[in-house]
Amino acid sequence: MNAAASLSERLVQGDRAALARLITWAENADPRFARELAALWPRIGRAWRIGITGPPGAGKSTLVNEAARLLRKDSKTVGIVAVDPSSPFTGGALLGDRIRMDERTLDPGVFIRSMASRGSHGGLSRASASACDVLDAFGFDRVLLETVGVGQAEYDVLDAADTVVVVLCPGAGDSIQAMKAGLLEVADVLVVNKADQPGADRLLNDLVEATHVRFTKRAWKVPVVAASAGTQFGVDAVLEAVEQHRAHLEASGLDAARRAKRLEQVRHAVSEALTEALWGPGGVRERVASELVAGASPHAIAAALLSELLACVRGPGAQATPSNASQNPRP
Ligand SMILES: Nc1nc2c(ncn2[C@@H]2O[C@H](COP(=O)(O)OP(=O)(O)OP(=O)(O)O)[C@@H](O)[C@H]2O)c(=O)[nH]1
Ligand SMILES: [Mg+2]
Repeated sequence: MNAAASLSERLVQGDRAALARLITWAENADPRFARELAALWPRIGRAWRIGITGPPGAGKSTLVNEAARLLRKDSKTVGIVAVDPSSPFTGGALLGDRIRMDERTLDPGVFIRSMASRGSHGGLSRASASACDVLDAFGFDRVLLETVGVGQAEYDVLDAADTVVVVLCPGAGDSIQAMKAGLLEVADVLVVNKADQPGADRLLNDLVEATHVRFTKRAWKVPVVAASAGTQFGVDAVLEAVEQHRAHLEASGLDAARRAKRLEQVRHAVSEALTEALWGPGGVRERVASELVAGASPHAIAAALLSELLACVRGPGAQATPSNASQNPRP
């Protein structure tokens, strides 16, 4: 392999070391990553990206492992990104994931990467989405992205997936919890894992009912699939449901659906960077503080600040009309 070649050039040649290195660059927010990703961009979009999310311990890694085995039997190559939650619930999941998925790692048709969250939500979302892009560009047929679905930050990660599989299991953290966390809203496929355990039937029925009640207007009817990844039961049906969702999206406009997700990615990235630039060092914090000292109202300060910002986007003279910044001005 040509040592002088760029990482993206080496990746295109099938160099797995380059693949691993590029994901590390994404993880470390290395400034060189953007250029490499831009070079790879024309190659991105061929893989089917499957996001697997759900509460801690629901069996996501076990399902991913079994899904990867079945996909390999079907001669599909598989790239896997597992986001380690570093959660207080499960601790040490990184090592656990590695061990459980280990039998896959000797197969050149599989690439597994664990990423640690280290508490940086937005950064991790972007890095794991970028890892999916890199695996896609490398040429994997399927990219599986495992994340723990517990909060808003994970939704960014889901913007990177074509099909979102939400894995639940009976017992603690079951359907009510899932509804609270908004997990049902993001699901394209719902899985009741640990179907071998008591309470699985009830959870399944609850979810079928919940999806009927909530999603009457949606074109895609979210299937609820029973599985027991631990005993290799039902994972074929999960993959079948994913394929049906894929067929549905392809028939109803995949490009538009993917563009909508990319738009959300841009929106999240810009919001985050803007918040940081405004309120971090060199931002407006001190100016706002001194205006408050001078007696200005928070509403007036916010309205003035927004007008200034929006003038850059819409041109001078644009009015700031946020719902709560310009209303009820106080003296
Ligand atoms: N009874 C039963 N146990 C299962 C099944 N699938 C997974 N498990 C067990 O559930 C535990 C958690 O499985 P994981 O696959 O690590 O779950 P996870 O959702 O990836 O967990 P985190 O990544 O830590 O959030 C392990 O002890 C598995 O062996 C199943 O179908 N039935
Ligand atoms: Mg896991």
